[in-house]
Amino acid sequence: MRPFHAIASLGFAIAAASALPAQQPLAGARPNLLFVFSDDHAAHAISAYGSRINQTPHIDRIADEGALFRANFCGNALCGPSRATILTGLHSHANGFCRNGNVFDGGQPTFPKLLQAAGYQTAIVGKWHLESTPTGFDHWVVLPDQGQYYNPDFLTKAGRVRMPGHATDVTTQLALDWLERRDPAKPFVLMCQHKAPHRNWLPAPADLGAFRGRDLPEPATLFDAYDNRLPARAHTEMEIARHLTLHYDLMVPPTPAEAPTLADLDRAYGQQRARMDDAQRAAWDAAFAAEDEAFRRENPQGRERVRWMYQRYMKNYLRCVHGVDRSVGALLAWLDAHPDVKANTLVVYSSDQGFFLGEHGWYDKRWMDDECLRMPLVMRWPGRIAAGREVAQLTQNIDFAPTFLELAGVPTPRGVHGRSLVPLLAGEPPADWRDAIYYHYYESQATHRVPAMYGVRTASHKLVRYYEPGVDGWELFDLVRDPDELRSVADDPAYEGVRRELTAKLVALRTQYGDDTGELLPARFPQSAGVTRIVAVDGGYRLWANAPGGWAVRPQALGQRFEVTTTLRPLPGKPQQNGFVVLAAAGSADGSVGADPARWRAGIEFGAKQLVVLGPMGGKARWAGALPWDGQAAVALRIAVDLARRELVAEAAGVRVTAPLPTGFPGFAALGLGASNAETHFTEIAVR
Ligand code: SGN
Ligand code: CA
Repeated sequence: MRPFHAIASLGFAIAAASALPAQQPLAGARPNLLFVFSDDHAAHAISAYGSRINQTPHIDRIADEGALFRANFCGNALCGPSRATILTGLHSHANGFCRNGNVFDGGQPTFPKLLQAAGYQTAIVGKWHLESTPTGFDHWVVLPDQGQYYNPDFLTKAGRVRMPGHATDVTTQLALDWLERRDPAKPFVLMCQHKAPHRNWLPAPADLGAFRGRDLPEPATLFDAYDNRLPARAHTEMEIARHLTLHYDLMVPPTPAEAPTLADLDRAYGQQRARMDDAQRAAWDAAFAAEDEAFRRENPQGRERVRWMYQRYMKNYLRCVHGVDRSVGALLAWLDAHPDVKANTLVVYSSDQGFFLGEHGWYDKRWMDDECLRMPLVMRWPGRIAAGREVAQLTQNIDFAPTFLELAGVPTPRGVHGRSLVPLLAGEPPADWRDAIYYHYYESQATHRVPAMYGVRTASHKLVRYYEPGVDGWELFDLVRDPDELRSVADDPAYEGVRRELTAKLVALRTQYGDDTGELLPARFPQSAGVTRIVAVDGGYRLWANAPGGWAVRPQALGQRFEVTTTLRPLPGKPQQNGFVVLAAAGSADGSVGADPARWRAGIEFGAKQLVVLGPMGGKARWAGALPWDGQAAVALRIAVDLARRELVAEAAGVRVTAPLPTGFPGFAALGLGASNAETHFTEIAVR
């Protein structure tokens, strides 16, 4: 813990600040930027933030010698989206990267690109996770996708290279090597981005000894029953008890009897081990053998088993954090050895979002709960940022880019959502600083099954709207009385005024940031997945599916023979368009369309100029015909189904594709629109 926390009274803070020599100006000073970033590192696993479970002396040192942001949050608690926001200063809907698996548009302005143009040397090493090739970096060596912990492959300008060692150590070394070889005449941006402590938590051999022989305290809500909140919380698939896997997540070796029967993620246990070399595997086995044996012998059940799993999960997570903290120590030591560089370098430590460390019985993130909404943020710049400064204002990852740009004296592009933190670093918070932050999470019906939501958080309250059909609802939390967010007061009459006030703030923020995503026209399309916006325009719909195979449908009686028609219109400036009429097969369990109905899609891939029919399960059955079409004009699409002939025929621009329906096909019971990672305009579907 930092010594100031217990006595952080305003008077003390002012006294401490006034004892310092006059600070030099920050804006336009063109410091170097050493941006150390990790993945899923919750602030409550950092001792500077008062962690109850671990010590992070090197990260704490940044805070002690500089500033600590008490109320810093992400705008979308997921890896890719947070990174895209940091680069652009824009919330997800505006930078186009709403969920993992989207492809970052590297053509848009980013802070590294703007600093590069202003004479900085720019480099990124480690996790990237934005799919497209990094732009704006003179030097990049990045992990493909999530990357591997042991002996990871890296993508470089010269191709894919496997590097021996643990990802955290290798990434640190890549950063140190670049610091040594950079051009000392130019200021630099170095983004050192760790994979750790991301799932599945595989610490480096050097950190395996930490937390041995003692139990970590459990969070008060390890056994949460999810009462008094959105019912969908109980269906989230991130419970330690039910979803954390013994072999893949906790690396307990399967017994010979278990080995051939491993399911799902657990099958990757062997692949994880196979990546280790003999010495690494031996270190791993030596560290865990006794503990694993005791677990097998005692074979705890029920709550005792959850407690055991919590300990193993948390210790491995914290061992990964230990490695990240060691990395910070190595980078700070390099700066200590290069005092001229140190004096002119802003060191930042942060992580893409927080994480549930057993709270509510969970791991992972995505919800707007503080555990994962909060991002740690500490910054040091000797002589420029007063040591021990605490920033209490509400700040967000949209603010990072404008801050770095202002420090470099580069104007922030118009329309950027964030605001420079420079005045807060200088201890001069503007009177009109924001009183609420905005959040929007999109990756629903994907891994962990967290519904899409948007919301607002002030210093004292949080209002969240879940907008998907079937999950439609609100939560309101009083963060002062209920800091663990265990009881939504959305429908409590005592909070009517608060709810009204926060709703107004939410509407105002959505207007301010121009976010009209999260509107799905549920009255017309009562079921949808992977769709982030449907707008009724020009007698039809503009549909933005930001997932592969996103769809929105309504139940509809469709007979033995029918024909549907619509016209698809390419939208200007949207190169990746496509659009489909979606037909869902009858007979899903409750007569409605389930989460994964047997869907047939017939439509157009604009870029490829193809007429496509996709059977259930997407690519497993696929027919395509090349369209003679300029790719610009609107195209009429006709789909005719004849159940007696077991035939689905799609037709557009004079091209016809016929797809056989399987024997015993039950017919179609729902109809709607779809797209894959694209936004497209459709006219109203006509059925005959
Ligand atoms: C993987 C993880 C998930 C995690 C996502 C997103 N599963 O899919 O648990 O939520 O990444 O994480 S794993 O089995 O592959 O570890 S993110 O930080 O990249 O957004
Ligand atoms: Ca992450």
